[in-house]
Amino acid sequence: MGSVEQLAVVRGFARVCQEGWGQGWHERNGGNLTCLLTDEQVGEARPFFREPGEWAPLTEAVPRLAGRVLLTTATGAHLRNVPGDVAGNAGMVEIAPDGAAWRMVWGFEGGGRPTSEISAHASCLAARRDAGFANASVVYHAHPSNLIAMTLLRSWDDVSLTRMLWRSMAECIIAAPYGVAVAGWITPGSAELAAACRDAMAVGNALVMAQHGVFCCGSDFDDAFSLLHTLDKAAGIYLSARAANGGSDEFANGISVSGLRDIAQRYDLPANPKYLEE
Ligand code: 2HA
Ligand code: ZN
Repeated sequence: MGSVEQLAVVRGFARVCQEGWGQGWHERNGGNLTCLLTDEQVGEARPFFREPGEWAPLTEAVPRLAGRVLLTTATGAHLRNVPGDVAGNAGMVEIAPDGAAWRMVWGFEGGGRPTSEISAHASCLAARRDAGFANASVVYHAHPSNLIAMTLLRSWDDVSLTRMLWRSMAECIIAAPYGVAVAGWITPGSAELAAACRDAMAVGNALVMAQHGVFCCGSDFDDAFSLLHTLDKAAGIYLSARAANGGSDEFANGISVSGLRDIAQRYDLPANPKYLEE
């Protein structure tokens, strides 16, 4: 292995940044991405580690991730620039033995630091793993236009939003069987946002933040990216149908609740029954 950039996990990380940019989800320095590395991946990257930086606190401790290494985008980095210069726009941090802090061990060249959402990402991974999803490894935060537009139209809760997205196209319940949690307006980068992520990921793997964006958690890059992509596509269908319907979301046709139940049964989905009540 000649460089960290050649590692498959680092190439996969850069590809998500590139494709998210292509989707229009990362205006300026919007959005961020984190991957929890396996011991094997850390072993391959470790020869390239530098003298660790100072410990910096997380807003909430994540004992579940003690001693682990996260690959994460840099604060202020434009995600479209990650593929061309991973070390200048991303890096690796090690989590402290007590889970309460991080320090830089690779990348962040030119004086960079981890994403402002590092605490939220750590809380997402810890909560998902605490909930029994031992392979939860990727947190993807993006600013997809359709889902954000939906939050301008009305206030949603997890039931109303999940149901509307699931009913918009068949693939949505298959991609997002745990449904979608919803938070109102929360200041980006805040401790409150990290806490909202933790609460959402304890019960599902997607959180929509009003007028801001989405956090998705997955077992790998495809899992997290495709979840976000499917949710935003369903949101786009909802918006165009609503526009074509004179602004109303009283649609003449949509997948019925019994239709959703049939999909859940046929595909043996871990669909949350809360969203399948008549
Ligand atoms: O600009 O997306 O949530 C980075 C962000 C903060
Ligand atoms: Zn954001």
